[in-house]
Amino acid sequence: MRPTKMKSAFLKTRLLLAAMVAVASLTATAHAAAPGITGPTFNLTAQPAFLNQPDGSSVYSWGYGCNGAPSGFAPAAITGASCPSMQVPGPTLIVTEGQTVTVNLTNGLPSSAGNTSILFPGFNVTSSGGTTGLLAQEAAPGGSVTYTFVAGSPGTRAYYSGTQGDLQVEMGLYGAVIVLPAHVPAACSTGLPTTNPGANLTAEAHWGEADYRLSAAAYDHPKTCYDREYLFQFSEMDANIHAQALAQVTALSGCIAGAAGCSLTVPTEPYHPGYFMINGRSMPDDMDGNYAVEYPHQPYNGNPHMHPGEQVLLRIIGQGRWQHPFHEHANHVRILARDANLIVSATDPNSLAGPALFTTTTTPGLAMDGIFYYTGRGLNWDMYAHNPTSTDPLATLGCTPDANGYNTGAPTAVNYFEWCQDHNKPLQVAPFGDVAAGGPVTLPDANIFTNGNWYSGSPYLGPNATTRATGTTSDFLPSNTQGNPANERGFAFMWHSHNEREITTNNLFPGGMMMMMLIDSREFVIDEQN
Ligand SMILES: [Cu+2]
Repeated sequence: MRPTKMKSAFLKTRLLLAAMVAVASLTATAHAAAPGITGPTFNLTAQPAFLNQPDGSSVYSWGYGCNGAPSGFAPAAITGASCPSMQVPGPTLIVTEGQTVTVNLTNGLPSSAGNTSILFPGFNVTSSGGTTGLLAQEAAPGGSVTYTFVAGSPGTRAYYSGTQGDLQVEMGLYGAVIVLPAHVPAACSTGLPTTNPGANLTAEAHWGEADYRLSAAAYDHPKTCYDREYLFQFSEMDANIHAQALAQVTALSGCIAGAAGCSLTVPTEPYHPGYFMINGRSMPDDMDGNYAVEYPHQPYNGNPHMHPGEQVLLRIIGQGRWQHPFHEHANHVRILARDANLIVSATDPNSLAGPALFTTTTTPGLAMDGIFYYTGRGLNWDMYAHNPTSTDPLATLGCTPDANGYNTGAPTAVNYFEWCQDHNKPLQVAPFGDVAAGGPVTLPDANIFTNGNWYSGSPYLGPNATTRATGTTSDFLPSNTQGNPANERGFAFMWHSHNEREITTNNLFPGGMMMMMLIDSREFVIDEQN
């Protein structure tokens, strides 16, 4: 319970941004990655616990968790990972193509909740132990069941309860399986772009950034290389269902499983969800760190960051019973695969044929992999505020287009991956300070319109960008924006459900399925740890 949570939402957002733009050496920032546990044997349990919501409520839920310490955690660059005995979503199971995966599930739910199980759609599962259920072999209360399957092909898939799914999935019994490709194409191990192999890794190394990827490719295909990745699981909760489950479980506490009356009769219709979650959390909680102590049963966050030009793999799963039209602002998402089926051209297997989506609509049960990137191409102004007449060396950097038009020749440059066609094109007609005149618009004084936490005070990326835009010689910043010695300035884009009710928490805006994606200038170190 965190009763001051809503009140502190904006303060928290400010603190978060302050942390993000703080000295580059500070690492206590909140980013995402796709964290999980490694196998190939997983000992899981299904247990009850309470989930924190930003309105201060604690919602009784069921979730999968670790039955003892897992084999390991991934990605390796995240330290301080944990796997509690109950979490929502359940532990992300990370395996490699070709591995034989064993999942031992112990039912730690209250006896009145009855049997439980796991479905692994997309895999050929054999079961042992337990009792036979309608869709899967089930574990009785206190009992166990074992599932075995070969991770035959790469990709992102869902797993969830196969027992009384209308109640058990609603209560939180779901998670993700990520199968990494066994044959990472050579083109991917050196990174993108292909015109400049290895450049993104060179850039990361130059700025001291760690590699948080689980792999270098999503599939055994050279067009599925990526530089960064995030996993988003969408779900919703009707707290009334959870309250009724808790009341009945409490009333039936200690009853003998299978005895007359030792079962729940919780109606799951009519359905009126009030909590809309990404990775088990609602905004702004989803922008806190992975494994943050405030959320002992919601370890995974949703807070994507990226640099211009990076190929970002989005692993997206609809885990609830509603569709959620999730909009990734700033670009479309090129879909690679649905339910781990890579979408290739019917006539040319070397070409991918997935659609570019404006909203990645999360169909219940459906998993998608897609690639997102941002370069500023098409803005028609120089987002780095370059100025050939400047005396500031950061404002006079060159831009040499590669075959695709981007500045990729020098991966250590601050303007690595700049779209050169807009180089030296000022945004402002009558600029302040160091920005050359002649652009299409006249911006108000930064002091007038930059009150707010998600605007950096500058329309430009890079060191000294605000100083150059406002023309002050000191590191003066417009009021109520965040400053730091390294002058990191990012572009913030809202990523959110386009069903407006889903960006509320219990009918209060803002909340729900929303997060801020940040385009960070190259010299800003993106730390996806905690
Ligand atoms: Cu939108």
